[in-house]
Amino acid sequence: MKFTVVTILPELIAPSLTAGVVGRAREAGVISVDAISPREFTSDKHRTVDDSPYGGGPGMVMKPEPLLAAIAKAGQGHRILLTPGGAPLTQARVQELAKLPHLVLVCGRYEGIDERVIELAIDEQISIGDYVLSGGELGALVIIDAVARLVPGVLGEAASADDESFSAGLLEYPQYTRPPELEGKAVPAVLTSGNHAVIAAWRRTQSMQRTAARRPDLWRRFRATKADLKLLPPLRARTHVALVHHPVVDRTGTVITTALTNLDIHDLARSAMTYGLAGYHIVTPVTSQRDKAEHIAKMWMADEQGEHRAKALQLIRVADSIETVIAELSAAYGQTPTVVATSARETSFSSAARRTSEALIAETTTDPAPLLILLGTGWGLAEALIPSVSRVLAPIEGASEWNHLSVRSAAAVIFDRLFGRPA
Ligand code: 9D3
Repeated sequence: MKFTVVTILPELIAPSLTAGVVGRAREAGVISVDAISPREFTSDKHRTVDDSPYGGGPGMVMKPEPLLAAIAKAGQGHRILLTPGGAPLTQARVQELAKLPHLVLVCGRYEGIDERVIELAIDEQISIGDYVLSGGELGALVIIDAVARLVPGVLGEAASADDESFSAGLLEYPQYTRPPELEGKAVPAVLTSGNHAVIAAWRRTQSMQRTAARRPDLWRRFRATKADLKLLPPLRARTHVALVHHPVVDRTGTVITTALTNLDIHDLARSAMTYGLAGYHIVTPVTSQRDKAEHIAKMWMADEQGEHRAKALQLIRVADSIETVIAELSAAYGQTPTVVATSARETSFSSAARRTSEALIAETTTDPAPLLILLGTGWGLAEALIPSVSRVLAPIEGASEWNHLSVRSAAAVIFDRLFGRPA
């Protein structure tokens, strides 16, 4: 594998490539790294490589002619421009790049390079992340390091491909070595047990917990195996939703009890089922309304035509109050639920901790307590009467000033944010 770095600061490249894995691979001749400076291709006495931007503005732009000449000198190869405006580097892209015989890594300095150089002589543009560097050289070194370790013969004893694909998409589990106790901190006993199955299960659980807590983006995409689900039961399987008809408020803020809505019973059950929730509780203190809810659910369940719908309606439970639901969940799980309010208003439930859906996932995935999400009817939950609420979800923000989602629509959006997988 051959790397050619095009840079006006070649002295930044060479020293970083002498030590470690990459240094040994170079010594062994498995990879080669050369640097070419556009300055070698200037003809004026100041060896000028920059110029002011057409149209004005701050800073300087790299002159096209010396840069084009340096890229041409690099020879045939896949030409990558390192630039903050490029596609973010991923391990998937690194794996593809490792299959190529020659990478030409073009480093910008100043504000950037003349756009025509990109059109004429660049195959791909890559960024190494959302922060500002002073040039592309560190990006080039990052690509060399990440690609080189995948070149056969560079790593002595590479982690097996199987192992890597199994842990793909998860963060690393914690590692320990001697001594067994360090400044009062012991190595987890499981690691010294000698039981390899238990150790593997512990490491897998640690990886999943860390990923859920630290990297919601990775966790959302992660597909747990059946064995994983046993190690870390999914949040959705202990999440319940309650449709609250009392205590809620009317448009004037007066505490009221709303009437059941046929459509809500039905549609929320379908959403709860689709996202794998453990229960859907219809809360009303009115006995006849609870009877009616139970009747509707039973009727639908008995309906042979609607076999799928019937399954969803099995999630339905009726309760006379939020406190009753909390007591039921406490009994069923052996732990009091974390009660999460929802509201369209930013200022509601100000004594509860406000959470984005990502933050709520991060803090509850590793907590075995059940989760109870409260959905208000009418003009929303009567907050003063629901002291059990400890978290409040950030309101759903639409794109307009007008913000009046139906409870059914809001629930679907919330479920998708908490439990949905990206396309
Ligand atoms: C005023 C706009 N700036 C873009 C965010 C100008 C600018 C800043 C920094 C132009 C070039 C640079 C130099 N950075 C790189 O060449 C670079 C880079 C980076 O800054 N962040 C992440 N990856 C990369 S790869 C190359």
